[in-house]
Amino acid sequence: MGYTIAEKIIKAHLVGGSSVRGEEVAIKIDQTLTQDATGTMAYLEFEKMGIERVKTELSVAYVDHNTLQCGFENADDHRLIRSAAEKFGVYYSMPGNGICHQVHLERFGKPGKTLLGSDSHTPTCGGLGMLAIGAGGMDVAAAMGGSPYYITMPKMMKIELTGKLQPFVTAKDIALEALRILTVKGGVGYIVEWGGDGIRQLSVPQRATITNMGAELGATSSIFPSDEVTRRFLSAQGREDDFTPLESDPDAVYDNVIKINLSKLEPLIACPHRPDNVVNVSSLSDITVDQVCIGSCTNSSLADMLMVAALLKGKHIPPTVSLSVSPGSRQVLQMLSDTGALSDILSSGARLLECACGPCIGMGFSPNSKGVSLRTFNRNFEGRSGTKDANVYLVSPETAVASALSGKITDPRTLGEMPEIILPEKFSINDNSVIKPADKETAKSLWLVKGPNIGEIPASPQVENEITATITLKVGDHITTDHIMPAGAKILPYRSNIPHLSQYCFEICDPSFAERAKSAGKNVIVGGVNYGQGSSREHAALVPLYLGVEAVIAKSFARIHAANLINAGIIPLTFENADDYDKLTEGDEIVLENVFDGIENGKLTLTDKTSGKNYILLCTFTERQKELIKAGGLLAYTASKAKGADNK
Ligand code: MIC
Ligand code: SF4
Repeated sequence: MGYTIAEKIIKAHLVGGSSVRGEEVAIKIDQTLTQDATGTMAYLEFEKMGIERVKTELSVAYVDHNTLQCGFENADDHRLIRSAAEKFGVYYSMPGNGICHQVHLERFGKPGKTLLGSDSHTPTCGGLGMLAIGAGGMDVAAAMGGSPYYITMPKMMKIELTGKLQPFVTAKDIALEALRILTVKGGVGYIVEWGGDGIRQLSVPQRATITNMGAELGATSSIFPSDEVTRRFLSAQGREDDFTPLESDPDAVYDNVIKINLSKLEPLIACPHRPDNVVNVSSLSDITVDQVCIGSCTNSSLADMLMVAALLKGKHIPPTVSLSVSPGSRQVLQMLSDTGALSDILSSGARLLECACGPCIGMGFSPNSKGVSLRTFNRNFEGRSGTKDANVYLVSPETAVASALSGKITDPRTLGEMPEIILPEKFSINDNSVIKPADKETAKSLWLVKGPNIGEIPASPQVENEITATITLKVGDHITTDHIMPAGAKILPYRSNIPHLSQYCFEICDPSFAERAKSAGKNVIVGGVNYGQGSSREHAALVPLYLGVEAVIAKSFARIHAANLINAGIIPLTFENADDYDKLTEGDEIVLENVFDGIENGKLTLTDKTSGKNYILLCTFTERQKELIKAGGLLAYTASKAKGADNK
């Protein structure tokens, strides 16, 4: 039996477990990345783990999310990260250097290597044949310290592309088509491999647009082969030595195969408020647009920006539309400027934003009330833009420009002939904004610089055999981490201050939750299907932990969030019988019985003291997860292991 690309990489990195699908596997991590919104916690956690230096081949700390700096908080976070990077042996990508995934793709990603990043869109680097996985900050901190990354060996899915993209149909439309077919939970438990003849026409940044949005499918990772296209991209980045060819075996086995005929694809659009709410752009042509945002880690490469510039050249947007353009990296911006394309963007009336996440995470540029915003981004969850009643649609850069110019949602095929974009043989390379860490000796005398906004990581409780708690919140299906722990310009500066952040927990669903949970003492949350989908932010676990949440009972969980709950020492439980969800009510007093036995045996009983009924809950954990829960979370577990190793 042959192997898929991901299986080949996993086999080459296997340090424990078995690569049999469904079993726990431990893989060596070659590279890590953090961004600032998750990075501050990750470095504080690394410090707590008591490990002196990172043990990876390469670790990079990016600052790209919290760059608005409305007060001292963001700047203090940047300084903390810079000091941690310098001390711990991590490269530091300065604010303004670009969005982590775009910069990592350009400057650091390598085919065949493993990358663990504290951001759910880390699989972007799968576009060049890397096994790149998003995780919570604690898992990334542990990987920086040399711990393997543990996952349940995913199932393998292949998406085969045939045919040829028609003019104005793009990589973004391929990603949206996959979402239309599979939905936001269709990738859960899978690594998606993209293949078929159709992939030859896709450049590495286009492939990266597709692997980026694999996160929206819920997939563990997404990956393309490393081929001649990859070699050319790496060579243009001055990194031809990083190239290794990589493809799946002809007899590799997949659990699911999907075919997409590119010749038949049309420009697509994801409607509010879910990335899988996809229809043809042509079906929506009467909707007036208030705002258009081009950029984010999904669509901010040089090729995207050159196309945008070519389509805007000589035209001007109407006064009713506000258009923002944020290039993905300083390299992209520099080259737009060098080629003169930037001038075409500016003359159109577009507003140039920093090379950062910006509007994607609600860091400024929120739409007007009830505004319609078209974005080339990857997520359109309710409220994420910073305007609760805004309607956010996800589109390709081509559709974004066509709509910005007409003031209505517009099929880009109405723009006439598609410009041909020729990428330079060589990108302009300047890594001055990536700061090298101090050497080992110097690092010994360095300390983390912590400003007044940098708080403590909440301590996880020791699990008890009987947990008596109140159900303080019951929510429905597809709750995202943006619901649990919203982001945006007002809240993001407090990512290192859990007590402050806690006031906003579940604010979108129920503004009274935080107070209620805090005064309830021990409490539990009840959720529906795919609870915790979306971002990797461990704050969606650390904040509930701070508010006394000891368990979350849901119909099913998103992978990263379930791992974050366990890392934080909160028990994720599922219903044996999904209908029991309907029988639990907010405010009920419950008891989780024989918790220790339950964790071992995979089942425990919930007694609802209010209704007097009993229900069976499942807790199907791997051996390691059981240990983590019993140890009181990953921090306590890793610190005790590190101590054990030091004492040997
Ligand atoms: C996102 O796109 O939601 C984020 C912001 O990049 C998050 C990380 C975070 O919350 O800091 C992600 O995708 O993991
Ligand atoms: Fe940044 Fe948006 Fe990408 Fe998240 S999805 S990393 S916020 S650009």
